[in-house]
Amino acid sequence: MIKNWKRVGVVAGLSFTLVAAGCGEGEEEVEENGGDDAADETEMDDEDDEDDEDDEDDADEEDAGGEAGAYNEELDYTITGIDAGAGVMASAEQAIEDYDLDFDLQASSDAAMIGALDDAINNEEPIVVTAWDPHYKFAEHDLKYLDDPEGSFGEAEDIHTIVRDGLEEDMPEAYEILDNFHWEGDHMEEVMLDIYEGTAEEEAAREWVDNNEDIVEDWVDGVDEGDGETIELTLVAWDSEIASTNVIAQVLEDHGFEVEMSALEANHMFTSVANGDSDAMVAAWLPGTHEAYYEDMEDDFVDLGANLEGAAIGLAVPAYMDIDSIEDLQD
Ligand code: PBE
Repeated sequence: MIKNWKRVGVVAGLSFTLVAAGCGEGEEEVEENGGDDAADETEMDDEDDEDDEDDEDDADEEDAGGEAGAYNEELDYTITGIDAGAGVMASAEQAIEDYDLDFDLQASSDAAMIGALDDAINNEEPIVVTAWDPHYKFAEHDLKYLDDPEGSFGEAEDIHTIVRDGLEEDMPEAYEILDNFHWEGDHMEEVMLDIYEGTAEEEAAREWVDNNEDIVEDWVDGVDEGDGETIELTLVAWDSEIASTNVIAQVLEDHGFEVEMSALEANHMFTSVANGDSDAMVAAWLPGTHEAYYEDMEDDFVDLGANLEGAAIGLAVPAYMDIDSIEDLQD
């Protein structure tokens, strides 16, 4: 059905490699992720003996509490990040500056960050990750955002649907469905969790659409069928956007369109809608996360408004870590 997804997946994989390689050379504070951060942390954990290990685990629950920087050595002064172009990465760099932290932000990918988080949690080791919600990781793991009194990560925000100039004239039915698309964080998390648990992306989206006919009906009610035209959706391969894009793709396919999806880096996702290479995206986090991309190109595309309200970004840690604020990462 959505035939280009697999091919595009390979392209996305390649582009992440390029991002990582590019970072090693060019970017200031973003480091290439070797994917072995969890291993490093295990070593650090073994070395760090200033906390007594009288508890059932080595999570330093009692000892670290209140002491600024108590986890920093064990964390190897590293925040585990995702792809360098993500807005949450720019905000994390901002936080390092705002709180004067001696931390490096390690760039990788959403999938690699989740792998490191899973490993750390399995071993009850400390870890700090760039986080956002909606995301199943808050349901799956006992995680908490660190307080952000400086506001480096902004306020709660919305996820917008953005389409290319001219789509309304060229494909009015698809435009209308995209304009009507609106759901809740819990819905997105259901699809994300299903994918995390092993269901194929397209299938997880299909199931959600089939199980939520009443919601989907609001998006397509009174809209004429398309006549088999191809609509090109673009996204970044973040878990949240894989879920949303696959769901709207299923709905568009049900309504007489062929859908192609291209996973790109964040800046290219915006550019491709702005220059008309792609028809639409449902992945613009505003006003904060994608502010830089949006402001740069807002005259060159059409913002259809929020498809989801109340999203957020920040730094998160496992609940067993006894810190509550980004300030607790100061030395
Ligand atoms: N995210 C998910 C993206 C937006 C969607 C929070 C990782 C970002 O930071 O750009």
